[in-house]
Amino acid sequence: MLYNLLNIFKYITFRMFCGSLTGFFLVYFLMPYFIAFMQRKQFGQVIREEGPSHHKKKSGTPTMGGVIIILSVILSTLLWCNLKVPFVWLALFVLISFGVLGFIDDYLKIKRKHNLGLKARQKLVFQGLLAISFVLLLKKCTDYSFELYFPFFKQLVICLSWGYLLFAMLVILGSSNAMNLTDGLDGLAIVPFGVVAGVYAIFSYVAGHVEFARYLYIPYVPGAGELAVFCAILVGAGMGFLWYNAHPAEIFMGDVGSLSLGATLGAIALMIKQELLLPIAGGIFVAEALSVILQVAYFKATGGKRLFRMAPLHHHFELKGWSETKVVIRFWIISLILGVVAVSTLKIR
Ligand code: 57M
Repeated sequence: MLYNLLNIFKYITFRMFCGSLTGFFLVYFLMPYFIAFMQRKQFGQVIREEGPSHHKKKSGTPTMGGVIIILSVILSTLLWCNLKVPFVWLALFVLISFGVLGFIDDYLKIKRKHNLGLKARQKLVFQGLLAISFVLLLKKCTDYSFELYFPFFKQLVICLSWGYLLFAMLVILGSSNAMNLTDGLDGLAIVPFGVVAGVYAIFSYVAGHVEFARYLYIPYVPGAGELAVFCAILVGAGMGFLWYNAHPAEIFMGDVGSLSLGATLGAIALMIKQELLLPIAGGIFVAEALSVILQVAYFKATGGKRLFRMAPLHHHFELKGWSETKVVIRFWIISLILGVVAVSTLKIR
């Protein structure tokens, strides 16, 4: 009887369920203490002068809520994941190392009482080094191939050889910075993050199951099931954060949250060989990042004309007169639709 009861802990689905609840409640209970601590220390966000005017009233909102998300994810992972699987440690490596980078950036902004932390170039160099270290560790610790698989195609596979290192760096840097750019309105980044983590929970589960993987033409990745538990924890902790980040936000996640959570999604996509699914599931992040690239390119090419009223994209809609909640909820709807499209690629191939 007791044996049967304990057996339930072996099931990935059961641990996904418990992990997400643990992640949620840890953030839910710890965050109020953190908010109070940040308020006592007067560690609040410094708001840029040139932004949409209603953002000025957000000045002083505590930031760096990502610290509690990361802490809760680490604790839940230690509780619910099989720690013998290298993927779990590799995911934690990315989460923590990008978290430290973001933390330094946030800390400098608060200390200098200025919206500028680390220089963009400094950040990119550190992010690049961390991404390369991750891929080299991944190659060393697991039976990792440098092949690229395509959604919608059953048998299309390209071997990128060592060029894969550059590609992997692009995936991690892209997802980390795109999530950072998206994180500019209450609740805007965390819901699409939860959707993408949910999509990857499903794909990791399938990729780690030899029969499902074969049946659905997904590359089989032994041990990927543990990443399904990890992704479920990310969803739970993300929703715990949304509890406090919902408009009007009591706390922002800070770079410590956005850089690390974004990079972690990229790392998971790489580990289960579903890299090209990321721009579909995370289409909102892509649109936000693209809007900045296009805006800057157009501005330079035309000697000062703008394509959008302001980039990233959410500011464009705010300046068109949409309320903050309208922009955010509409972006959530699109992100949910994209999540469904991403899951449907399981069968459409
Ligand atoms: C960080 N940070 C938020 C918070 C959050 C190249 C250029 C496009 C870069 C870009 C930029 O700096 N992006 C990165 C964006 C900031 O939020 C903090 O930062 C963390 C995330 N990294 O967790 O700690 C502000 O966003 C608002 N916010 C909320 N609710 C949330 O839950 O309301 C954040 C979280 C907060 C708060 O007001 O202070 C940010 O937006 O600064 N730069 C820009 O985004 C700027 N765009 C710009 O300059 N566009 C130009 C060119 C260069 C493309 C143009 O269109 O011509 C805008 N940023 C802001 N105002 N704030 C400019 C206007």
